[in-house]
Amino acid sequence: MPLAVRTAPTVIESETPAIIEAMVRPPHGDFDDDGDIEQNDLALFVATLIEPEAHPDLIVIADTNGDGSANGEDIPEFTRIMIDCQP
Ligand SMILES: [Ca+2]
Ligand SMILES: [Ca+2]
Repeated sequence: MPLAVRTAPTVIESETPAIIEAMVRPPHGDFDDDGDIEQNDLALFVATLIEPEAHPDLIVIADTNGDGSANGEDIPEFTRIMIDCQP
């Protein structure tokens, strides 16, 4: 009689948390949530980089390179996003 081979159940991780996070997270660079990146957003981006502790809720929006912090390393990607949003 052959021995039964037991395998560990396959764990399928739900993608739901990532989807929810993407839905509630504002788009990178769109600080005023109006769907575009323009001068108001630029002013808030700069303000957040200069004094992130004064704008803790804006850090996630200013973090255009997605490394978890808002600093000068986000400038190239913010610039690219802003240029892409120009008509
Ligand atoms: Ca905007
Ligand atoms: Ca960053």
